[in-house]
Amino acid sequence: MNILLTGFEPFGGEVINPSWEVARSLHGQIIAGATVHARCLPTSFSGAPVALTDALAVVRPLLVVAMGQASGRSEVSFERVAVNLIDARIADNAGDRLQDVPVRPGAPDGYFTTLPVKAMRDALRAAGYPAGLSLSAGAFVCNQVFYELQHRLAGSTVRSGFIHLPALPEQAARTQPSVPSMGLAAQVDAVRLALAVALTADARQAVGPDEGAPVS
Ligand code: PCA
Repeated sequence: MNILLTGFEPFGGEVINPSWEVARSLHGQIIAGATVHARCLPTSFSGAPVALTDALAVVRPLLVVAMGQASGRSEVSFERVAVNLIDARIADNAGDRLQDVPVRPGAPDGYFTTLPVKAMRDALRAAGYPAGLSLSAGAFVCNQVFYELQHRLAGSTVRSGFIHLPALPEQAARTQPSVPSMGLAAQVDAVRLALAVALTADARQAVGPDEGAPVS
């Protein structure tokens, strides 16, 4: 039983990305009987889907959680909807700045997460971590990967979704004005707990009737 846990390489002039730091910290750990396989995705529109395809084929996971950095957010945020839109504000790490194009031409407008996001959020809050739900992963590479993930796994029994993480304290110290941050150890503990809940939560109780279906 395998969990695929992805993070991204640093982007936008940063030298570190909390999502990869958290993923690699959990690599090899066994959570609720499943082994975590961490993968680092390139922060580029051309590279990320290729790396995701490769990781899915090699790991053959029963749970996939993709993660990215969302500077400015103070909570671990569980994304609910992946949208079929790319509209980049900055260039990706390959220098591409795609705007107003679909992730997949002709595919559904969006997909809901298939993770039990409310149960995950509630478990984190009960353990004292800041956590919330989010209705948009943006329109950059994180949303592209979230959309690709949900599209590929639509109709399967594999639960999948996306978590955005706050900046690390060392990143916040370099921004003006300072963005909210969360320490690496706390981020790692929070994601470990979220993965355990994702594997064990009762699907009927935790996932709404429309979760996983295409957005029409
Ligand atoms: N965050 C960006 C892309 C990579 C990352 O960690 C995003 O939110 O799209």
